Amino acid sequence: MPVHNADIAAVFGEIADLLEIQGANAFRIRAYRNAARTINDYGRDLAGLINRGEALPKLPGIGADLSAKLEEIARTGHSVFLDRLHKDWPAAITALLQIPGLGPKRVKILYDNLHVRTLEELDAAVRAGRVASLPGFGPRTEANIRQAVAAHWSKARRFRLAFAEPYAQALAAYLEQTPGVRQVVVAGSFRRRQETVGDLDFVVAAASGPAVTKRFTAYDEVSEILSGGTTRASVRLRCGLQVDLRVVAEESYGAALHYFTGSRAHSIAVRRLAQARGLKINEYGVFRGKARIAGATEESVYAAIDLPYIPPELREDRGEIDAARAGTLPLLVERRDLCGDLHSHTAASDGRDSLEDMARAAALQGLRYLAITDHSRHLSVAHGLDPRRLAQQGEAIDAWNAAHPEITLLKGIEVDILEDGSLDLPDAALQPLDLVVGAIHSRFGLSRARQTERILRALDHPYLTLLAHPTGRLIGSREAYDVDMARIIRKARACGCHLELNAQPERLDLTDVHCRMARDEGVAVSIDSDAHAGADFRFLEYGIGQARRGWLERRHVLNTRTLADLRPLLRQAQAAS
Ligand code: DGT
Ligand code: CA
Ligand code: CA
Repeated sequence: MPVHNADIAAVFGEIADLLEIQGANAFRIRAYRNAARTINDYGRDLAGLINRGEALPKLPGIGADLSAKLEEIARTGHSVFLDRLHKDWPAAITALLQIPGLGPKRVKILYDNLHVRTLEELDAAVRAGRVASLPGFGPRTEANIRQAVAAHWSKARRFRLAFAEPYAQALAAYLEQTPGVRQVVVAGSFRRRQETVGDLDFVVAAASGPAVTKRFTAYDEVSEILSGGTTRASVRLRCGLQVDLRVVAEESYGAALHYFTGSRAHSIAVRRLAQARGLKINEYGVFRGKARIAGATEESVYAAIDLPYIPPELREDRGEIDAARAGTLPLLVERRDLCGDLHSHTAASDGRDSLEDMARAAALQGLRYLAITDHSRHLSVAHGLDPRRLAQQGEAIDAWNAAHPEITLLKGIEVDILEDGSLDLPDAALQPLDLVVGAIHSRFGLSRARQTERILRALDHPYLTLLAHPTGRLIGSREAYDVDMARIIRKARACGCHLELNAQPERLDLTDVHCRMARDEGVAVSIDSDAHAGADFRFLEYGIGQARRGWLERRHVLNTRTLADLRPLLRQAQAAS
């Protein structure tokens, strides 16, 4: 069975959790946590590499002991060490750590005193009022825990698109090998490239349903079969993702794909158009009376109601149907339109690769220019650059550019926007740079008025070129800071600044809605990887998905410009001030 990097990372993460509950040495715990992150972020499939007998690459922070464990998990899907920890600690206990307010110490106390091992047992214990009297707990804590458990259960779990992607691909490849299968597509929010997905919706065109559903429910990674039948089935994978499957005949494939791609709102609007023409659309086809008049392809479904094909990313009932009728659908930006990337890090701050390795990796991804934008000194945890180190990096960039016509490095900085809206480095340090990327990394909790003023002031700075991850949100873990995006976008236009769509899968910031606002206001968006390692340029694909959901065309995206066309735009801010 295939072992994904995320699976290996999950085992390491669980080991760290259990060690922490056990009260192990903090360094040891951190080593497992860091390894989990490194493995998760690593661009290539480690298990594949190991099983082909290739040498394990050198991964930062992963020494002999952790590499041996990594190889063991990659080969067997298991860790003997974790199994041994589970002898002392039941598997479900790590889930308790997800409850806000419950750290490892408290989990251990709950286990030692009340033998609480699962969320259900925790819920029962707080309901019975047995938690308040434990050392260090009290009635307030008990009430908080009770609320947190309820909140945890009510929050339907969603998965980041980039998390779901490898599972979707592996399962698609597996299903494609079924005899009689003609097409396998993952529909639903996944196909619409939504930033998170609730589940995966597979649509398969095949001669026979049962052969496919049988193979589907027999998939190695299935932990639970939720329902099974001859043309449909639902399973849960070990990683927690639910997968729905529909098998359809080839003549219905387009109609089924359209139906299961959604969104629901788009489908309803399409069906309304069909009704007005005396037609009926369902997942089996387009019908006039009993006669099927279309449905083998999605194009045929749209054509039946006189519409051109509408790309999945637009199918949210946000005006795409009117645009399609008027012939004004956007020609959406594509990955191959990107000529460069304006936000990346090297080992000089918190990146993992050298400047030269980042340049080579970017060139391999087809990029013709790459801005090196390490952090500035205020971000000391990231080893941010002061003016002296920044100037040194400039010399290294000149040396690279002199010898490498294939890709040009731009001199930049991701400079901290301080609480008062000033920038973390003096003008003299910023002036020689090709671009200045401003970002907020502190004081997320300012009031809406102060946070907005802070950013507006930064945009006024004559050297600021680009506002990085404008809302600061981290999907699933940190809310956007409270800002007036409409004002920020208008201000950016007035100052000749640009806005970033940060393509890190947990950021995707700007959101789709903000992208569309920027488009409407005439502010160019830069789709940047914010790469911290050479493998991270693959994130650009997720930025493209989000940009397409925001109706962006090539012309709305800053880094689709050639370097010659880009350079004057990077100086716009100075001219405007
Ligand atoms: P998710 O899974 O929450 O990220 O979002 P979706 O859009 O993938 O929703 P899901 O998985 O519930 O259903 C997949 C698609 O199937 C959905 O986008 C539209 C279609 N669909 C499912 N149930 C209905 C329904 O009751 N009516 C209509 N019109 N479409 C439906
Ligand atoms: Ca879905
Ligand atoms: Ca579904």
